[in-house]
Formats: sequence, C-alpha cells, structure tokens
Amino acid sequence: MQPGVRVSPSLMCADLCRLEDEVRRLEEVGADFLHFDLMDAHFTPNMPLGLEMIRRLRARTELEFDIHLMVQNNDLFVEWLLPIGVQMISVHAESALHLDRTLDAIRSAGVMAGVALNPATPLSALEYALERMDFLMLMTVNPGFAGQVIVPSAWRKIEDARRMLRDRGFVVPIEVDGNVSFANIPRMVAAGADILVAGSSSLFAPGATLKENMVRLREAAGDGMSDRCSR
Ligand code: S6P
Ligand code: MG
Repeated sequence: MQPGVRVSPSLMCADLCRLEDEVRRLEEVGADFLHFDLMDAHFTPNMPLGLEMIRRLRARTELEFDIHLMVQNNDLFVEWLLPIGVQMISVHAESALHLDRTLDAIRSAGVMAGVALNPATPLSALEYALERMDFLMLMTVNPGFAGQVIVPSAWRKIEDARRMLRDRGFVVPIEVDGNVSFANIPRMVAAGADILVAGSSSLFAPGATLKENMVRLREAAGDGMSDRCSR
C-alpha cells in the first residue's frame, strides 16, 4: 500500500457476537482505525451498534476509534462520545443544524472533526466548513447498510472533492465509505481517497481469512496511485 492510505474496518461487518475477538484479529492484521457506524433509526433506517458497546470496547484496545455519526441529533451523540475517548468523529452535513458549532466542539476536545456527505449532497455544502474540517467523509453508497453497490456519481465526486480541496489549499484526507471493494479500491485511491472504510466487499469478504483479505486490500490500494504525489 502506498504511504498515506489507511484502512478503517467497519465493525458493523464484523461478527457482532464475538466483537472483542474480532478487534484482536483486526489489531493483528494491522488495521489503522476501527470504524463505528452509529445510527439512530431516524437519519438512517438501521441501528447496528450502540454507544455503550463503543465505551466498553474503548477500554480493550489501543486502536483509534473513527466514529461515523448517522443521526438526527449530532450534538447529543458528540456529547456522549467525547468523554469515551474517541479519535475521529464525522457528522453528516444533511442533519447538522449548526455544523460549524458542532465541528468546533469536536475539535476543541482534541478530536478530529469530519464532515460526511450523502451521495447526492453537493460538495458546495462544505464551502464554509473547510476551515473547521480535519477530514472529509464521502459516502459512496446511501447510508444505513453494508453490502450495497457504489452509486455511479461517486467516482467523479471523489475526484471533484480532491480537486476542490487542492485548489483551495486545504490538506484534508478523504475517507470513502461504501462498497470499498477489492475491485473499486484502485480507482478510489487514484481518484483521491486516503482512508478506506473496509467492509463486506473487502476485509470481511467471505471465503478468505481476515489476514488474506487485508493483504489483498493493501495490494489493491497500492495500484492506481500515480497522481498521488501531486496532491
Ligand atoms: C453504511 C456504513 C458503512 C458500511 C460499509 C460496509 O451506512 O456507513 O460504514 O458499514 O460501507 O462496507 P461494504 O463493503 O459492505 O459496503
Ligand atoms: Mg460508515
């Protein structure tokens, strides 16, 4: 894998009945972060993981926690998460009432603040949030479920986001989330993705071990990187 590209395994795709074992295995195979999808069954029609589970796991691993909020009331969840000791929180622009204030609250606590965008939300939603952002989270499927197919516009959106950030002089990693598959990874990385949320179409793909899938994933991320040094 090229320097700078990191892997954030999506815990909702792990065996939820054996979560601590799964975290140990993810440590062993060299995961860079743990990606937690926090949903409230309102903003997204699902609720796979909970706050208490995150709090308990925090005491059992040194890996950095990458929290993806998919909720209506962002500030409520941020308030709960900060004392737990997470390292990254992304909030959706679509549900943020006071996006700037929420990002500021996250950053003021020493946590990396990210803005997440649904597939159909234009990049213009970021225009006046750029100064407060530590990373950008691009949803490449509609939020709520694993195992979906990438939306067609995601390809040009990753490229457009990378160009927009570069043109405005912001050095901000782009995280991509949704159908980050072995087949899609080379093109996603070439388009500008820096953090790969690895789910059922790569790291947790059936028929191979986690270790085998991680090797394959990193190989895929090593291709298609020719324009990276120009960022
Ligand atoms: C979806 C969620 C994601 C998924 C991930 C699953 O709402 O935010 O993090 O867990 O996309 O990966 P895959 O490879 O099954 O699409
Ligand atoms: Mg996610």
